[in-house]
Amino acid sequence: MTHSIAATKLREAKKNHTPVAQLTKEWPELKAEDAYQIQSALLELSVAEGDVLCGYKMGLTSKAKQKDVGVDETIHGFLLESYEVHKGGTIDVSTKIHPRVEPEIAVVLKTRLFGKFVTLREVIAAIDCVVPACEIIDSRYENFSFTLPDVIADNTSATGFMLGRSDYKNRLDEVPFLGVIMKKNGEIVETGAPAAIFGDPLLSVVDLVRTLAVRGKGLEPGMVVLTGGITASMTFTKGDVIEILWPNETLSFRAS
Ligand code: OOG
Ligand code: MG
Repeated sequence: MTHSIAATKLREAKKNHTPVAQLTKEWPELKAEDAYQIQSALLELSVAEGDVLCGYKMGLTSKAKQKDVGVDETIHGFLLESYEVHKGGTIDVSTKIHPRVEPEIAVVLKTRLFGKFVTLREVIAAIDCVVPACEIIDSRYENFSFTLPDVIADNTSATGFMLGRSDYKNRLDEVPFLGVIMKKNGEIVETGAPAAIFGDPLLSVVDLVRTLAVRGKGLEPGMVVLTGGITASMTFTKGDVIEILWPNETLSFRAS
């Protein structure tokens, strides 16, 4: 299987909302580096169809998430403009395979960030805003089950994200302590704090910039960075009402 055939397979799985077997079943020697090339081919296919790269996501940056999926290395994927969903909106589950939601902290940049040795100070200087967020993930693999190279190739299960409006840029010290409560149909399913992400989710941005720099890439002004799921993810199906409560706002949506 070539990179482009693998990318097309995953692209079709997403479009047809039909899961596929893990790539590593057919391609057992697939390594993370190859998987990132498949991910790049997937990005190229999306851009060729008119979508626009609007940022990146870090994944498996908390112990809870690593346990959730049984993979214990951090990964990154890309975000497209078409992935953004708005607060209080509706998510049509018939366009997904087996969606899940997870609470995250997002950072939006005002200036470019690039460098293998970028520092936390440089990241802080480049911030436009730091907001509560959530990510909608949807593995294109059967049973939401995968190995490290599989999930990298599948753009780290990315399919949607929602950004809040409370900006913590001038209160960065408080970010690790912001409690989050995730509810489904009024019941609490997960609780956590952003400290679960390396003690401070901004360190996830440092990690991302350093990793992208190795590939000659940087973060551009206006780009969104999702720093990684704070708790295990929560499944949802048609009819569910999801609420993610943060100290100053609630991110909510209904699954239709
Ligand atoms: C992989 C994506 C991980 C996160 O925030 O840790 C991720 C998955 O859980 O399917 O988005
Ligand atoms: Mg995530």
